[in-house]
This record gives sequence, structure tokens and C-alpha cells, in this order.
Amino acid sequence: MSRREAPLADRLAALREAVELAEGRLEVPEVGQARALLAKAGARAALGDATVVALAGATGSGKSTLFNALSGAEVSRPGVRRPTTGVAHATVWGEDGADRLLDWLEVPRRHRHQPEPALDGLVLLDLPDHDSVKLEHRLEVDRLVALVDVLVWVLDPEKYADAAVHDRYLAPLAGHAGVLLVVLNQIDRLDAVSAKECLTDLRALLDREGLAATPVLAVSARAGTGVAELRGELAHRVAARRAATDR
Ligand SMILES: Nc1nc2c(ncn2[C@@H]2O[C@H](COP(=O)(O)OP(=O)(O)O)[C@@H](O)[C@H]2O)c(=O)[nH]1
Ligand SMILES: [Mg+2]
Repeated sequence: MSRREAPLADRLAALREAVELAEGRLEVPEVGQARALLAKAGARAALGDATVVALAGATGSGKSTLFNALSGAEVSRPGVRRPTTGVAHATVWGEDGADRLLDWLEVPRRHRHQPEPALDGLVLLDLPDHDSVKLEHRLEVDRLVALVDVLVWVLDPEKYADAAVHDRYLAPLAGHAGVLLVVLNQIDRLDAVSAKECLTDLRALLDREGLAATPVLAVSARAGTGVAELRGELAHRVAARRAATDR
């Protein structure tokens, strides 16, 4: 097993040891940063084995439509107010500890999904737009991106190659295949040939960024295409995290 794939608990133990050794000997900011990371990981571990998945993307990419498609009728029912744009919105599958976890994440708006065993333990967040004109919305995106377990980056056929997204959010996750899924949404807006070209181009772009192991899913949040496949990917991530924390 490569060092990168070592279980999180082992890597945290190694980091704790390094911080203890550095204490009083090394006066560099990295020691303080490592101490903060250990505190964060410890607090999160005490909140159970839920898998926090965030839908991130640009304004109009379809995050909220996809959030509703995954969350089911009770959220998207007409008359239920759409998520406000500056604050993340959560749907929770299963009960255990999610409220304490969402308090810790500072996500106030919550829905509970009906029981669905494959996704039990999933906490899904609809994030603000990463490209919002409002600074506080962008800061909220970055705060939550740093805390979640899995990022589902929602791209659309126009802006899928946006360097701001790839350089800032996707490329830094190279080598961490388990924490990222890429969705090419609005696939219904392309004919079959253009859809294939767009997917091939996006795949090549991600491969060049070191993200060859990251799945790309073609989705239409509006028509429901690919949503079942996305649920399947999320079920895998939930099961993997449960297995890792059950050790
Ligand atoms: N054709 C099409 N339109 C979509 C799709 N997903 C979202 N939209 C539309 O795109 C617009 C923006 O969607 P929204 O979910 O609010 O995007 P957000 O800003 O990322 O939350 C809305 O008018 C949606 O109806 C899709 O898969 N196909
Ligand atoms: Mg939205």
C-alpha cells in the first residue's frame, strides 16, 4: 500500500507523532497548521461516520436542481422555498448524529430524506456558487470545501474547462481519487456527438491534471439522466467511509 493510500487514522497518528517531536524544537508555521488539522480531525471523528458530500460548481451549473433530484420529492415539492444562495443546505439520510455534525459544519438549513439503506449516513450539501459576486458566498464555499469528505463538482457544457475551477479546486485533489467526483450536467442540451466530444475533452483535461482515477458522470439533473449512476457512486463512498471508520 502506498503512503498516499494509508488509512486516515494511521496518517493522523504519524502526524501527531511528528508534531510531538517538533514541539519546542521547530519554530515553523507548519507545526501550528498540523496541530490545527489534528484538532479538526479529532473533532470530526467524534461526530461519527457520516459521509459529507458537497455539490459545488458555478452559478447556473445545476447544483440545486441536482440536489433536489437526489433529495427527492419532499425538498423539491412546489411551495418549499429554494435554498438561499449564500448558505449551504443539507439533506440527511439516516439519523445518527447528523444534527451535531451539521452544527459543527455550521449548516443551518436541513431536510431529512426518507430511509434508503444504500445511502444511510449520507449528508448532502448544496453549496453556494463558487463564482458568486458576493465575497461571503465564495468564502463559505471554501470553508465547507475544506471540511467535507467528498466533493461532487458540477460542470456544465459551456464552462466545463474553466481554468479557475480546475486550477483552484480540482487539480489540487490529484492523487486523492476518493474525495472527488466530476459531473458534466445539462448533458440533455447536447446532441449525442457533441456530448461524446465534450466528455472526451473533459476526461483528457482531468487526466492531464493527475485526476485519471476521478469518475466523470454525464448527467441531466433536469431529465434525471445519470442520477441513478451518481447515487451509486455516492453509495460506494458512504460504504467506503463506514468501512474505514469501523476499523
Ligand atoms: N437543460 C437543463 N437545464 C438544467 C439542468 N440542470 C439545471 N438546469 C437549469 O439551469 C438553471 C440553473 O439551475 P440551478 O440548479 O439553479 O443551478 P445552480 O446555480 O448551480 O444551483 C435552472 O433554470 C435549471 O432548471 C439540466 O440538467 N438540463
Ligand atoms: Mg443553487
